[in-house]
Amino acid sequence: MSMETVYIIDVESGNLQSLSNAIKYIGGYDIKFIQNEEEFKQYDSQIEKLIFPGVGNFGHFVKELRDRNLVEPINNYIKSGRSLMGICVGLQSLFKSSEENQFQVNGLDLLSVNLNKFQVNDPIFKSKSLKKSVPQIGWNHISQIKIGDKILEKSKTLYGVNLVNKFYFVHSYAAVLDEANKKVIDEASVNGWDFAYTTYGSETFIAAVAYKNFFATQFHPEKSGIAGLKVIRNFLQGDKFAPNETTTTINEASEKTLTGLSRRIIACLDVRSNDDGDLVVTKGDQYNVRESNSDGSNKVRNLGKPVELATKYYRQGADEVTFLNITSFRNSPIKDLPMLKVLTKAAETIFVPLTVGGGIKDLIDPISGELVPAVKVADLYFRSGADKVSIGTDAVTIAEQYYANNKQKTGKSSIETISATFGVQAVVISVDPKRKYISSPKDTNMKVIEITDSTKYGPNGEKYCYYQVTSQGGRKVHELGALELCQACEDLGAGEILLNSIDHDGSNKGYNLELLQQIKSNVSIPVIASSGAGNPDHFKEVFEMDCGIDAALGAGLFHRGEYEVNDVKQYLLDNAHMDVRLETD
Ligand code: 1PR
Repeated sequence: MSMETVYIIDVESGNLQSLSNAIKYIGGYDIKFIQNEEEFKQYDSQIEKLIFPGVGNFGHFVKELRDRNLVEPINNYIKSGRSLMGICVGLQSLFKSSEENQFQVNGLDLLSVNLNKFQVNDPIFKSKSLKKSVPQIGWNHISQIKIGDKILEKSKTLYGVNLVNKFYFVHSYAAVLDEANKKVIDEASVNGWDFAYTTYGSETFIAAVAYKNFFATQFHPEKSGIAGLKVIRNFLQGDKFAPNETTTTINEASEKTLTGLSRRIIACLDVRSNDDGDLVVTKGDQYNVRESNSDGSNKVRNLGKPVELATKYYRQGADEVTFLNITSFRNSPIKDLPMLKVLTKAAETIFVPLTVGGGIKDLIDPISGELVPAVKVADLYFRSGADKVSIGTDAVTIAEQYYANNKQKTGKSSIETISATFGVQAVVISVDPKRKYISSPKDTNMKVIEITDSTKYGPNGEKYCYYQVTSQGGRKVHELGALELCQACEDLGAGEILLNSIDHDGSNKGYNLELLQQIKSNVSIPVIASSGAGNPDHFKEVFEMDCGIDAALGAGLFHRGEYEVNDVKQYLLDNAHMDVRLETD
């Protein structure tokens, strides 16, 4: 029996692999990509289901649509009454224009709303002397669904979008309900448009929209676990008011974070080749990943296979999975980058965001001798199924040059080129800092931390410290502070910080709160706490910090099987009433 075909618009803007994996996983459909007008024309008469995904910059995305002469065919397609689903920037491009491009670039303007940047100085945060992280990265819930001007009954969903499940959002711009947008939306509601809303801090925005034959979501259903897969399935089946079948319950007692996001728990896999050449998950102790055995041998610690472990953590409820190639300084041919296969395989069955790090920089291909720019390396990973790339060593080099050039941007660094093409949300900076004690703030140009607890003074009674940045996995130490590194990278276009601590790595003694506090209080992008988690209470401790840590990452405690990811979440819910994503279906 021939299968129905789903057509996907591909303007090379990021991770389409995950969407096609999600459709394959749902089953029953063939997939075809459409890249330009000719291909659209070729298939037009057969298309009944079209998906319009997008990530990255609104202007870049719309320009790609125009350059490929796709705007008219898409408009005509919509007018013809056939089904279309937009995702993320795919939704945004159906609107009028975006602050991201100073409202200068016109979208398809099916609905004349504008997209605004989320406010870092959101009043709720400002009243507590905090800043809201922008971009919004994480799992949020839907606060209201209106069908026309009526609230949707609880027994129904809008293509599976419901008020109970959490969905994965990652964006800086949104159709926020300001006065002008509200007016347009109110009119549209009377004319049969349906809307689902979500709130980030104090800003409520369009999370999903439906009108006649089209439907679009600001969140990524292909990255929203089982709940997201159901949304895609319902769209494909044309089941607009699919029954609300979730058995997940909302715990009314759980506190709401200021952002509205649930506490995000990330499982991290440090990957490298072992002494037999096999790719294994390993875990260091202060970055030393070799065992010291009584017989004098010191093999690389082998904790399992990357894809197997990642799949296990996804099933245990991980909100995100990070893979770090920790021996990325070894050159490999571009086509055989060791993590490409891992990503490709992992993305087939894991439907939460995947981050990959290690070796994201301009490379010389050892076979062809050609220079491969970092943005191309990142593109290969995105095409394999990664949602974000994490940059370590290259970020240090870039930040050093940035300060040497009086904070001038060149536009050519990996951070700048990747974020300009794929969006700031796709660029994570992985920081590997080590505490350096100093006697007086005058001894350094870096911003120092005063140590108030005398039991924590340095070995020579030093009362100050800063966190000195390292590269190549701690092998090289630089005259640069972690804070200075993070601030430079934020300015250059990074979207998130993965903040490790060599002093705490593998120690099980809890996160480095002092370091986290310093960085989180001085940047506006999300910060992931990493290194030192030994039990669920450490996650509680880090989320209770008043600076508002955005996510917490664990490695060793999961690899050793001491805790499952959901044990941590259940603990946060039971012991601190923290809002977590605990889905049962
Ligand atoms: O420098 O861009 O090529 O990227 C290399 C990446 O590999 C960087 O992100 C760097 O942090 C990482 N890396 C390099 N060497 C090591 C090592 O361990 N020898 N791992 C390493 C860093 C740190 C965390 C770890 C947490 C949690 N791993 O990711 O998972 O500390 O551990 P815990 O919960 O068990 O305490 P580039």
